[in-house]
Amino acid sequence: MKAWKRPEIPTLPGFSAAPCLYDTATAGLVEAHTGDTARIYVCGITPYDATHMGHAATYLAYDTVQRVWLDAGLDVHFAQNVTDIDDPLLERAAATGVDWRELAASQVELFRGDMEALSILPPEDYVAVTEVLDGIAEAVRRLLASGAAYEVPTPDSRAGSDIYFDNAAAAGMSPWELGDISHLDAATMDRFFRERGGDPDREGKRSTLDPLLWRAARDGEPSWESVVGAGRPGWHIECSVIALKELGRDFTVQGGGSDLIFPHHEMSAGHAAALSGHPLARVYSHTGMVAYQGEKMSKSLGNLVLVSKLTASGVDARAIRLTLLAHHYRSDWEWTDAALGTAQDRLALWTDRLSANAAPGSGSADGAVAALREALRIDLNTPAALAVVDAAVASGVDDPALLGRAVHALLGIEL
Ligand code: 5CA
Ligand code: ZN
Repeated sequence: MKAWKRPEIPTLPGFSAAPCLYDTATAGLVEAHTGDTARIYVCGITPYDATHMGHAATYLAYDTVQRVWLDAGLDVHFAQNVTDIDDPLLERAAATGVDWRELAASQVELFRGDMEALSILPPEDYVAVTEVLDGIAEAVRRLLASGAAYEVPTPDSRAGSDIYFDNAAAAGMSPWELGDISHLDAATMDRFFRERGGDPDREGKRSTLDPLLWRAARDGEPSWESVVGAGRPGWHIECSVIALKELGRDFTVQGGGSDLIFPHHEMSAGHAAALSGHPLARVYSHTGMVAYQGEKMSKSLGNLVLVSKLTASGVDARAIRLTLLAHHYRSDWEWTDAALGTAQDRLALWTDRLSANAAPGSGSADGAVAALREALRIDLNTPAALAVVDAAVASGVDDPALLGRAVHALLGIEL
């Protein structure tokens, strides 16, 4: 699929060092790069509603990682999926009387516009699930053949059986076992599996936490003919297959919100390990949840602050970016209008003091750029990065345009 327009990134004198990122699987900071190319997969949207500040914050975090890699002189290969076939999308389409394909296409188009407005770097590979159904079905066939998957009969289906991943069997044949990524206790796994699209009570499964790989065709649901019968994919396998196809195994960073740690990233890693015999990624990175009105901002709850609504009302997308950057990507936080106001004031001040023709002061712009780079290098400390720029702006620097270029290159804000 087409992604969106790539923002311009100015180059800076000198280099950052490669960043350290917090890895959920090892619960520590990891220096995350291999060779000359950093490879990153970030789970994409399920396109049944517009981009809210939670999505924006998550995609901005991985945009920032890429800006630091680029500043460190690395090439970046970025891939992202679009979950354009899944229960929530079909349910919303049915509830609103819109064809699911049209709903998905319209929301992906809105997302592209929002990402472009926010100057988020686009993926080189932007892949919809419906574009890779054959590849997914083939992966499911291989998992069945290897014994890492099994069939569960579907009395209500004429098309055959559903196919589930066998967590225990996969653990015996690959470098992954349940819990390797999330390290959750059994009760929490059970709760998250239930809350996040799993079906622990499905009759005929070998284990309650075995996830669905392929859902046999049902009346009234979209389905595709495939090597494992007519049906459609389960959720986690899409990201394993797209990531392996576009980035290869053992890539640098698998990213997404903390609501994806379990079961999604746990199971995607398990599927990929069973398919390739290798770990999926070096670093499993997760962003905190953005809340609004006391609850996690979510399409299903409807407590949304939408990027497109704010920009349509005249809010500068750079101020939205600065509002998000004022929070560390791993913390949970709540969106407020007051925080947006603070960001608007900051944007006005920085624009005044760091534009190409701003009057120079006595502080060292080189020093400020080095401090900005260092703040981002250690687990993307964007609040510290903003504080560096605030301090430089307050005291004045000898080369305001240089610091302005660094703000553009590293924080994505062209002043
Ligand atoms: N399509 C799947 C991933 S394969 C999915 O989770 N889609 S989504 O549209 O629900 O979310 C897209 C991304 O935004 C995910 O990385 C998710 O973790 C993140 N996200 C969703 N809500 C929030 C929130 N309130 N705060 C931060 N990130 C969020
Ligand atoms: Zn995903």
